[in-house]
Amino acid sequence: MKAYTDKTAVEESYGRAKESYGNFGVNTDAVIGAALRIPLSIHCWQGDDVIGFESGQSLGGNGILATGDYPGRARNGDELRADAEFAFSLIPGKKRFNLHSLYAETGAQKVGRDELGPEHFQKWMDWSKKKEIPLDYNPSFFSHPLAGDATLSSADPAVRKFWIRHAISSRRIASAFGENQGTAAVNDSWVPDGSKDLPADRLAPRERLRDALDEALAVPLPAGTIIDAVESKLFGIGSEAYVTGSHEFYIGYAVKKQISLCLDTGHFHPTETIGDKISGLLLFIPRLLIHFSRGLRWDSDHVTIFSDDTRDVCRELVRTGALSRVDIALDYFDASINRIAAWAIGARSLRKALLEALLEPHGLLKEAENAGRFHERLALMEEFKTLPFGAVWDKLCLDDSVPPGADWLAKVDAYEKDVLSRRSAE
Ligand code: RNT
Ligand code: ZN
Repeated sequence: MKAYTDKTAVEESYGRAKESYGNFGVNTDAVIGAALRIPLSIHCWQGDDVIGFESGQSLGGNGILATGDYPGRARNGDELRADAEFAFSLIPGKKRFNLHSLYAETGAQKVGRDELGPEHFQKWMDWSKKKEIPLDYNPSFFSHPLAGDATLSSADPAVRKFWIRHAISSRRIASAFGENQGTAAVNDSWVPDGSKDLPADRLAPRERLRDALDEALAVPLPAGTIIDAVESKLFGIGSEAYVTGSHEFYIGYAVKKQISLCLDTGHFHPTETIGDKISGLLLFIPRLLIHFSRGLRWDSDHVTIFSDDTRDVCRELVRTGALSRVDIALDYFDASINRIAAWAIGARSLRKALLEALLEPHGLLKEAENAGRFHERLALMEEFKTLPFGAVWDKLCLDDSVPPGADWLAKVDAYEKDVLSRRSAE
């Protein structure tokens, strides 16, 4: 493929784009800076199909299933870090890295999930400091022999207690990340608990889940080191009839505890989008976490793209002035395509959508709205869609020393040839 861009061409197109946006009062230079500063938390689990380092194979479980067998997945911490670093070189802007407890490095020792501590993430923390990539965290309530039936909502006290200990250990680890990096780490809890078929009792598991979360959250941790979040889901494979941690359950819970609520774009009804939920929720809870994913029929975890859904959420974050109260993360896993390209596609598309939203002259839209000139509001929304946004995106990439246009694909090919293909041959 011919290299898509040369620097002079990008600068020339940008010069013209800057003028077009300038006509609407938008300073594109300032917007590029702002778009680059928004941290995106990139999920480690796209790098190895949510397998982690405990057993080397996917156990899966309700609602968490990666399909495909593209060669070259990362098999240990060093490979995953190397792949992530390479992916970072293709993704413009500020980045964080999002770990799961499955990615603990315990050496030859087997350590139960309820016994994990920050020391098992020392390599990650050292790497994070060195690369200046802050970490986020997730307890792993799946792919485990004790996660077969239910976890935090289990009717079996021994099972429930095990997962409560895991929840507490996870909060401690996230808080240690926060100390280490000087910015709070998001600790997001998603539990797969639910029922394949019609439950007779929908209440008791929810009472148990509430009480278990209460116990885990009661452990005090240093202020400013951790942001606790809870994540709902509509259904998963194997939990079609009932999910204990539903959206309503967690809205209520987050409001009561004044913690962060995670909205995963793939966790709602197929035609339900989350843009409109943001302003309503932020009136009553301190923060939101957004998992950008892409629901496709019954799967909630296809690679994020520059879709109307993604763009709509980003526009809403900007128009509402919510960016400072929202943590933005990616969450999908596709094992059927090059995993590094999957990282780059999702993260570039999301940053693109944020840039587009920041470039919107929304002050003009609000003016039209406040004056009751609704034809003008709609007309401007339509006109803004065809402003020369691509030229600003290319310039943003150049400014951050990342390949503009499709030029990054050649680098992925080279990495596949030099690194990934060797792995599969071993
Ligand atoms: C699952 C949730 C959850 C997971 C990750 C691996 O449906 O979206 O966020 O994808 O924790
Ligand atoms: Zn999610």
